[in-house]
Amino acid sequence: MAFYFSEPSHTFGEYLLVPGYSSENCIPSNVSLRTPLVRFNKKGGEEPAISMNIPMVSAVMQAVSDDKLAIALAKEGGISFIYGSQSIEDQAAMVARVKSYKAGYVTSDSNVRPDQTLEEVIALSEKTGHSTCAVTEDGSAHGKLVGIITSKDFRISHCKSGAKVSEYMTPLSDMAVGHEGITLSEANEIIWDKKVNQLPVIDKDGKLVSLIFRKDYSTHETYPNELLDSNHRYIVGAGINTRDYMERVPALIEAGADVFVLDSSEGYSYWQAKALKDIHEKFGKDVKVGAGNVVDAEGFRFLAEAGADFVKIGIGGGSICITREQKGIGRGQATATIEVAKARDEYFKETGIYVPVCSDGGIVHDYHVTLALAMGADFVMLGRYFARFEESPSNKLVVNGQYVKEYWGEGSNRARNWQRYDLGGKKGMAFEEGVDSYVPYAGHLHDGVGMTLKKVAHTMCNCGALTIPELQEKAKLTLVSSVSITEGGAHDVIVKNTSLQS
Ligand code: RVP
Repeated sequence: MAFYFSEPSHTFGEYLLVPGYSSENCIPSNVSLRTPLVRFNKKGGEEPAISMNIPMVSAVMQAVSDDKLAIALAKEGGISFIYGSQSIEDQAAMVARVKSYKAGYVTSDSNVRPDQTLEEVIALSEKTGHSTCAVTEDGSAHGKLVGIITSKDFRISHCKSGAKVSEYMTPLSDMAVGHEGITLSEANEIIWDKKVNQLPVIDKDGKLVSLIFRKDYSTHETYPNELLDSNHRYIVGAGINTRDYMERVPALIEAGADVFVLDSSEGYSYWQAKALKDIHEKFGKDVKVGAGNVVDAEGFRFLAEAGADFVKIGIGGGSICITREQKGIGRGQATATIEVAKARDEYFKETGIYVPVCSDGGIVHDYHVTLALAMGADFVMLGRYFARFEESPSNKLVVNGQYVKEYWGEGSNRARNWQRYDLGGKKGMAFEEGVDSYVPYAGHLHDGVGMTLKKVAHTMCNCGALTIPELQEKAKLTLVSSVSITEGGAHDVIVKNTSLQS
């Protein structure tokens, strides 16, 4: 006989948090949103190999996660999973662009040899727009550094024609330099101590690696949560599928991807377990792979035992998703999150291993992020939310006098990501499980994420929690009736400024 879940399944809009006691310490500036991304031996006191500074990742979607959005999100402390519904080469190139982007560390594009003339320095500066030139033995960006010359080092009208760079440059012996591996804050200390405007970074052979400019450090300070790897590069993830992972994964590792996720609408399958096993056997356990999506304890247990580094929750709750209508599978996102998080805790009690869980899809309001965390999610994945920002890959248009961005599902005819809905066997049997749509344009990601997280931190304080684990422990959640949902918005008044409603 079929199994019936005894309760109806619910979604985020049906819940509210009931405040707990806030102590004097419980203020938003004391809140930490740091959260684990991948499995770790929590009982044994191990630290996760990757954690995030904010509990947000961007969806594995063409309309959401390219290199530009990945950089913007890593600056805020989260991770993008670059979409896999493109060729291996194109996806690897996107990952490589994120990894080679170094905020604050600039590859010098104005370089001269010591035997070049000041006229050549001026011509180069006019071309690049930079007044600082690195002087290297062979005039290349990574040649052996011998000095630095800036427009302030000479007055061309007072120099004889053909005067050489070597006569006017600041030689290496008189310069402050940083050594490869230096952090931006260490570099900043030197820049201020030595009263210089830039600091060349050299490797052990004296070759130029990069330049750090005084002005760039202040930009870096705008992003105190930025998520960096041990080489100060932004952390980035990539979506993979259960068909071509043996070719895709090594190419993405080579490009520098830090973490993978098996991108599938339904993850409780032989194919996901096989992919996890094959990847870990062939490329090692250090290669981190999340899996999903599942919506119950059984699905979680299956993927955790198969070696998933994190497990993604959600079927049919995505804003552009019509899976429930098309196939009749799925579960309310709140109920699924609560049950899977409980299964994660049970698995931890039994094994000592903590497998983070991600609530994926269906986040409509900022407070839904807090609800998902309170229900036990370690982090959330968002598609619609990020698609609205300037940095997302999709087109910005004007529709009915309003700025919008395009947003389409991976299961739509537009994306044609049929591998996401693949159950193995013969290909080409797909039907649409997603739609093509517009979402209101929402400006820059930095401002949007900043506002969302401000609200999350405030609500956490209302619940008496300064960390995500504390929120999960202390949160008191209540189901609300449809009548009290109406009560939650402005009601029985004529609202003057509609922007107040957002
Ligand atoms: P949302 O944030 O509500 O826009 O949901 C995004 C999620 O929806 C994705 O992370 C993915 O799990 C799911 N998705 C993506 N494409 C489709 C589809 O075409 N059905 N669904």
